[in-house]
Amino acid sequence: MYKAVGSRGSRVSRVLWMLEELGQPYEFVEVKLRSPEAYALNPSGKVPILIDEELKVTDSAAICIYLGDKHADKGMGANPGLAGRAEMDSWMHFAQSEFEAPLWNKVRHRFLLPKEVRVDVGPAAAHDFATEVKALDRRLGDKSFALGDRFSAIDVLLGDMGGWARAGRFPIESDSVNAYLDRVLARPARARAQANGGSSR
Ligand SMILES: N[C@@H](CCC(=O)N[C@@H](CS)C(=O)NCC(=O)O)C(=O)O
Repeated sequence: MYKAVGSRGSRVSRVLWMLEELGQPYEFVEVKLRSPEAYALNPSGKVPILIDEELKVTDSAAICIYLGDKHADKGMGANPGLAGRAEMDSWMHFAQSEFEAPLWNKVRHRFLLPKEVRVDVGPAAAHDFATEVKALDRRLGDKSFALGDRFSAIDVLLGDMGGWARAGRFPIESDSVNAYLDRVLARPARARAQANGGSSR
């Protein structure tokens, strides 16, 4: 059985969501950020971490891609071939390096960094996030999901990030991005993951 390691309110939410979508049994193992238990599994001391027997996978995007590919029959992985891999990687890098970055920066300066190095990044984060919402709007075009008609691992990542943005009251001024997020966040697997400990921030 998979072990999904993380803390409540962390990015483990997307791993639990993915596992629920795939219908895989798992155990949610709670550890504190940067605890000895977290460092024992991830040199960064960060969560989430997926344990699949002998294999440990860190970083939420890598975990969701791994699970999507491993359970390819469920239709949540990349499209076939090198082009499909590039398409999925492009979306995942956009999601984490661009769409999520302002959200994460704000959280770090609010709660995580040592007090003496915190600054008010609120206006810059809001500006950057608004830019990324426009980028997502253009990337989605008239597609239902990131890869087209099919819900996949990238929609779990983007949906989780969108839920985070809404909870953090980041404005999302795009009808199509809001409709996309409504569609993705309404999935029953997300509700089941939240009930099992993967609640959003
Ligand atoms: N790129 C990593 C980021 C992991 C990460 O930063 N996790 C947070 C919790 S959501 C953490 O452990 N933070 C501890 C810290 O930054 O000190 C991922 O997507 O999993």
